[in-house]
Amino acid sequence: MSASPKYVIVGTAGHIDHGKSSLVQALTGTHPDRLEEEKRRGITIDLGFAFLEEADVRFGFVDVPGHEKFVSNMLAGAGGIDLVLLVVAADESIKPQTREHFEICRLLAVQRGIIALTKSDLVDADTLAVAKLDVQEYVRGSFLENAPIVEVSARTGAGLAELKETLAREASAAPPKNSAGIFRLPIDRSFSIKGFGTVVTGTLLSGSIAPGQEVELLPVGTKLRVRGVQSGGKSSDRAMAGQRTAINLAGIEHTAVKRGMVLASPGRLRGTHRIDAKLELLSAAQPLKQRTSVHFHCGTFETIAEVRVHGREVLSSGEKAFVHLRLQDSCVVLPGDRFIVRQFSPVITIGGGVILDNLARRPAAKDLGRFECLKTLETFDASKTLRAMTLRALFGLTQSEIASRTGWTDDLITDTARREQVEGHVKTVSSSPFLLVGARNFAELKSKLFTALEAFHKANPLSHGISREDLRSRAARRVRPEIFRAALEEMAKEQKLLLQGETVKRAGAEVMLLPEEQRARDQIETAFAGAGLAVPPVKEVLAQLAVETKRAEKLLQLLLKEKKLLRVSADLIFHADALEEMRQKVATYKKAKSERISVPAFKELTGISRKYAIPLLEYLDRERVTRRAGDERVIL
Ligand SMILES: Nc1nc2c(ncn2[C@@H]2O[C@H](COP(=O)(O)OP(=O)(O)O)[C@@H](O)[C@H]2O)c(=O)[nH]1
Ligand SMILES: [Mg+2]
Repeated sequence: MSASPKYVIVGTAGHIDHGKSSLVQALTGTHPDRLEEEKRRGITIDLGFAFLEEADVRFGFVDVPGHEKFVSNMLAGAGGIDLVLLVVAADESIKPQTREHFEICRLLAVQRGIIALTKSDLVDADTLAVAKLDVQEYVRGSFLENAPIVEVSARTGAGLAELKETLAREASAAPPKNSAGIFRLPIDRSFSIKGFGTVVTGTLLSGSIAPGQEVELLPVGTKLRVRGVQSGGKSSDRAMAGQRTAINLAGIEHTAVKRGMVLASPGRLRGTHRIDAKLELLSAAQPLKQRTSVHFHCGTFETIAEVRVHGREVLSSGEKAFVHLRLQDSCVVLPGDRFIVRQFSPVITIGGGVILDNLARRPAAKDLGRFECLKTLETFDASKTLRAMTLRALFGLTQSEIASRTGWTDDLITDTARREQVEGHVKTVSSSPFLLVGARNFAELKSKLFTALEAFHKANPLSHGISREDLRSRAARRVRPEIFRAALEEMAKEQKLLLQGETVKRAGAEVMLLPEEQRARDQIETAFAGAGLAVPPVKEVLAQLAVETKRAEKLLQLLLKEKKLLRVSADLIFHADALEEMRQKVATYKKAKSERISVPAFKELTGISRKYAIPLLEYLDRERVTRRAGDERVIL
């Protein structure tokens, strides 16, 4: 049983005419120049592709143009490469685009590479040795310092076998891409094939894709079905991360798909216009002032961006800083993606870096947390990232928000959230829909609610509590309803407050009456208690009090809430004791006289007029003390 093959993308780099395309052809048998114009002029304008299988490694070659006019095409191909094949012609040695491509690979954090000293057939041994020294000197201290240097000739075939062996060796050391991640394919080409329709190609950055699956075209958001898949130049049941991949898409014209768009698992990723990143400015570049416009390249995408340097006025040559990039067009990227910036005019590469927050907020002077957050995001530690993200998300984070900010799978999201919850850093306020908040934010919300509740009780001593909606609009207006509810419930559990239906009351909150209010309250109670069932009109009672109408009404409400008084009909209020006495009388009547009672008998029993008798009997019906039966009542 052989192990599953390893997929490795090799990108060429180097000055024009140094023999990149010829070398790819010599290695793979495929000449990567595919455009009519390329063949006619003998130069590479756009990306070319070729494949090779060697020692259980499946190589995809991305051949890039060397001409300075086509560096942006080179950049579209350089994203996603595992190995760089830096091609230097022995007869010319290092030239401007050797340097520019090398810097681009360094800024894109390409980890490994091989240096091919080509056209060895054109020079004598001394010249070859000098060229080799030049190159060694040039890459000293860089990621290519210890890279193998292979002398080759595409013309004679000298050194090709050694180059293939070296490729296989370096490939085995390259870390594999993540096939278990979400499917993500930045598109570098879209065309139409007769009988098939639209085909798009790209380097599969993560995940895998099979015919029949649904994908989302971003940033437009169109859902499409995959009709067929090719990987490594052949039809395939499933393309895996790290492979050059062609996808036949149903339901879309090839002209509607552009280089720079992304195919991804549906519903996972979002386009963005604002990015926070760490940017390194090349030492050869001019210092970068605030709000400078640059060309921005990430994956196969390119646009114009305005740069804001965080925390300082200028970014000096050769330095790194956190920056905010406002993009002219929406792009689909994730933290960890590398990007390149080129000067607006004349167009030369001036720097590059790594994306930290792909859905960044607009810069604001008051935004003090941003710097700390970016420092954490820069660690690329999943737990710390989730913690930092929730702290900045005052309204909590949903599953899809986390996904679009990380590219994580659902499993990784839930595992990380669970771990962070155990550690007490985050809190899941609702599991479906999944909603996560920072523990500190949640604690702050609770204390804000408590303060608002206390303030309410202080300002409204006659009230029994505040409505949920009122409390929310005072202290949690922009908070998601699930978070607000969870905060109240947790506070209720902690016995900080009481929830009574829609009313929220601080635990232990007593209604505090002023002396004149206490007197007025007693006066109301006495008036009703003394009247028995022959109660006075409510208005009349309230009018006799020493407090103004509004407070008098609140005191009445208070007595009703305390159930000292009871409202029997719209304008009739009775004292609880009087009603209790009436119930007793009815009960005695049943025992002593009859199970049935007529209206006149009830009037006689209680000594009241018809005006009171009817509402009271209806009250007794409601209370299930009596039941109406024709003109009479059955006593239950
Ligand atoms: N003598 C010689 N010529 C070469 C070799 N490799 C490429 N060439 C020639 O150099 C020119 C440019 O090669 P090409 O592969 O298009 O260079 P690229 O621009 O780097 O892709 C072509 O005329 C090739 O035939 C080589 O190893 N020996
Ligand atoms: Mg070429």
